[in-house]
Amino acid sequence: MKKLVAVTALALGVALIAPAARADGGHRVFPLLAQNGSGEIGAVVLTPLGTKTRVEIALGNSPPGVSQPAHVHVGPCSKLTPKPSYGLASVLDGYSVTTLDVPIDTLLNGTFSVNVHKSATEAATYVACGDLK
Ligand SMILES: [Cu+2]
Repeated sequence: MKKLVAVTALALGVALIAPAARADGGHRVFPLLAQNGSGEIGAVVLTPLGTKTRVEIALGNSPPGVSQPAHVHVGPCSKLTPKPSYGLASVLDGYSVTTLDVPIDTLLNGTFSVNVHKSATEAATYVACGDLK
């Protein structure tokens, strides 16, 4: 039941993802803010899985059917290092989930940020970013 609730919350979108995460414990939730007039806003949820970390992105107003590259970069968002530190599954229809072989503490104790790019062909345009702080 708990899992069903969480999945339903994710399907419903950004507004419900944070309460679902809080109910489960151990998650960290960070806002994703729109960049370059995209209007795309959402959240990143980090979940510790032993020495790994699940990284979920829920993004509102993302264009349907468009694969949007996403990465963990050395941040902050205001001064992003262009070369990605970790690749994430591309956001599709506003959602992405990736398990990184990195402990959550490494992600939380650096100056990392998660960003989303407009599309594979327009990767130079950033549409959303969130500092992992
Ligand atoms: Cu990137």
